[in-house]
Amino acid sequence: MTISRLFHDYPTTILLGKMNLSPLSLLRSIEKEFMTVDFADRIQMQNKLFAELSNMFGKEVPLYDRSLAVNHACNTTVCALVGQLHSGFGISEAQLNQTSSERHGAIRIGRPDEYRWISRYFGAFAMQPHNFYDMTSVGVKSKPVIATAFRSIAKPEHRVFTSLLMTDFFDSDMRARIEGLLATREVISRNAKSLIEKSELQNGLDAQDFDALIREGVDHIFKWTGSGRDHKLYKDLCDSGFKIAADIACFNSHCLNHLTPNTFCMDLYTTSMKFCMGELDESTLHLRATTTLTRLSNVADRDWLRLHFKHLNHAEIDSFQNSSVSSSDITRLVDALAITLKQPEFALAKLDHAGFKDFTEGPSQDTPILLRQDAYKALTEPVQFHNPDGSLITATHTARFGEIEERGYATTRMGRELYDRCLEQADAARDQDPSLTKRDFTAYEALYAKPFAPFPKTLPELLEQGLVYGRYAVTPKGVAARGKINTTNIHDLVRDGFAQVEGIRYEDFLPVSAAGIFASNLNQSGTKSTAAQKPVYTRATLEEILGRPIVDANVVYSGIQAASLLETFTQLGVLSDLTTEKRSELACAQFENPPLCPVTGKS
Ligand code: OOG
Ligand code: NI
Repeated sequence: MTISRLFHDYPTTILLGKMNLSPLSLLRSIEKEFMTVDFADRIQMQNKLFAELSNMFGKEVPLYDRSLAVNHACNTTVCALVGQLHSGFGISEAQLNQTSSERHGAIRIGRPDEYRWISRYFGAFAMQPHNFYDMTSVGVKSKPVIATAFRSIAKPEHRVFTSLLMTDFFDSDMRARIEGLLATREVISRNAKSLIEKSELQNGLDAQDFDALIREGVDHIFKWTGSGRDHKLYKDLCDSGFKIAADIACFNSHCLNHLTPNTFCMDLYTTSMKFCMGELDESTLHLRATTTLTRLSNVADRDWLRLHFKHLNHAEIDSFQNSSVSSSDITRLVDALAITLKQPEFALAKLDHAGFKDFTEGPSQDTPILLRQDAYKALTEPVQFHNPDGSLITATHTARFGEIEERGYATTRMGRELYDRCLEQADAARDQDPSLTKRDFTAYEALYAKPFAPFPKTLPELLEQGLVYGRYAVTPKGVAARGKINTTNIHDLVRDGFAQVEGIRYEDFLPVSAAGIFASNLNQSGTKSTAAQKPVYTRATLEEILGRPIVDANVVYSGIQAASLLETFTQLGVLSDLTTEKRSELACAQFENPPLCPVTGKS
């Protein structure tokens, strides 16, 4: 593939000139995450960082800790159902915990130099910037931040949505006040910086250095301090509709705003949380949980298992025997869940909270693509503000909330365009009657699902219509038939059992969902720029700040698909039956063998 394709059609000459990197060293920097010789494994260290962050957040926020318990109870219920649907399916407690654990975090940063250091911090853990999110241009929910998400290219276990406050969004007076205050803080210590530099120089760190770097993150960089600065500025920003800017500028760390675990079934989790928080009564819990598990029993096929349980391989999943689940089986599961949720440890209503979000962001519940997200709303927490004149003010701050996510299939460009169109209609329908979700949830679900009707609901249909990406492989039957196969239609090859496929999971974020989450948690919709002229931000703006290119996740997804297709066609002995054009298109798109294509400005 070409470098410029990977980095979003960024003209290579400019890219290389600007980044001052030869093509080879750029590729090496991409490959760094796979190199572990003599050093601790970066992905293992990333897992450790997230486990430590989870620990920290659980101690800081009791409601978060309890929400993890609710998620565990729901995921256990889902696994019990799946175990009945697929005999042979099993999951150990450790695997369940691993699969239910944190998938992403979010931090908000004030200064460009801080942003670059954070990018280098995550780089040590094999997390590269993926995609550009311009939150200043999402309609009425616009906020003065731009963002990228750091994650591994090849093993995306965890990710951090990382926003940067754009001070030129504000009028010159406010801008000077924000920049003046931000200039006086030091979030990343000398020790953290030298560990980051060491990691880059050596191309890795040993376990002891990694531990020290993790401690810097957990004890300083991402820690909530409960300590703010300049209460006057804080108030002025909040009052003028810029709570997000107050949250960033008036504190002295990049505290973790939220840490988001993975649910196998969003609707079961939200229903359970609302019950535990006192928003739904027990009979509604029973009703909704029964509907949800009944739906799940109809869609939790092998493709669904492959999407959600990465610890199982294709053959293992194929070996499960299908069986059916009766309505009384579902009633038993719901009863057991309700008994669990009534235990004192789940009495979340007793903890301080601001309620649960009214609706889930993302596609309708029956459309298994991209990402669904929901959250309990931001908590009001005590803060001591240190003022420039030395005085102290005790006040509160509302920013940290508790999100949950469920991931679906990564969409192609065509799939994403269709999603954006459906979403626009669904959002508009919801906005016409905002209280419907509380008044009549069933009617709300139907209203929201209707605009998503053009989306197929099963993986084979989604793949055949070119709406999502798949990872293909040859089967033993395909190998045996080599020489006798007379088609290169991949869907036919899968149908005939010569090839197999799994849908590629979406590993990134959705700007409109993110905007909805920001808005709902800040209890503030968007705010217009107060600058003389609203600045325009592009991917290049953030790349300049990062000092390095941002990976275009779409190119990675399509590259994984292309590489798997090439390998499958080769193994089946039909590669030469493809047109030259198709072959070179796949060769250029594939990600796993970059040197195949010459480095040119054009892809
Ligand atoms: C980030 C909001 C975006 C998501 O899941 O879409 C986000 C923030 O609140 O700082 O985390
Ligand atoms: Ni989030």
